[in-house]
Amino acid sequence: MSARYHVIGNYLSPYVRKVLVVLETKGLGYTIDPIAPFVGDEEFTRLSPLRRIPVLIDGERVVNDSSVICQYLEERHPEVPLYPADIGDRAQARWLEEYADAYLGDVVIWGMFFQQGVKRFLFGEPTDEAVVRRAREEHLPRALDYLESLLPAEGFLFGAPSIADISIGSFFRNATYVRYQIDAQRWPRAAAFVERVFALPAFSRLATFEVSIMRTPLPEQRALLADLGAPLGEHPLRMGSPRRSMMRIE
Ligand SMILES: N[C@@H](CCC(=O)N[C@@H](CS)C(=O)NCC(=O)O)C(=O)O
Repeated sequence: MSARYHVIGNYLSPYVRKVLVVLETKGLGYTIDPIAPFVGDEEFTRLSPLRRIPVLIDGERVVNDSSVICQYLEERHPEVPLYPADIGDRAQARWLEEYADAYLGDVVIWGMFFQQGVKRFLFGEPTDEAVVRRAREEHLPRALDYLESLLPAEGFLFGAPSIADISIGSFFRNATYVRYQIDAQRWPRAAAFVERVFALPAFSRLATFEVSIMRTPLPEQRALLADLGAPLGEHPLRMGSPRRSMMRIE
């Protein structure tokens, strides 16, 4: 597989995972610079004006935002379609992608994964337990009630796996990393659905890298990933000192 594409982004980001799953499912060659966005240097700011991952580099072209990137890859490589053919279904798939990126992103990433991991390990700040509790006990159940009402009992949302399945599954993967298990009694469809998504070949391949770096300090992650055969690019961005997200203005 020759590497046309280069991805800047860490394996533990659900937004990066979306892009990697799309690349892998379409059989496209890529290299990766698995940086954490909070420690990106000035070159990272130049490539990603909001200092967010993922970034896709395609020759001279820089593409930001996971949804824009996935759409870009779909339009360039429509052979293995990851968006439904029907226009109405396609709109619904994009809505579910947006629902996952926006709401599950806020709840699972900022309310749980950041609070329970990144905040302590990278910024040395305590977890806000009230935020975590609200995320786990109010917001995630609300999201699961909604998803349970529309997820299929078998298979995927629109027949073959699509961007909607990938997006929803990607955020629930991060939820498992902060020990959140969907209650299969209360949300049987959602619980079974995410397991089906996790079993997709691209999801399982990437999980090896994700699990390996989970408890590894940032400066050691690259060597570990190299040992595991991750497709690392040759010129990694330099790490700066941790900076808070420029998107959280509170
Ligand atoms: N809408 C963006 C969101 C990307 C995003 O929030 N990525 C997180 C990593 S999980 C990030 O880079 N956060 C760093 C920050 O907000 O400073 C996308 O879909 O790519």
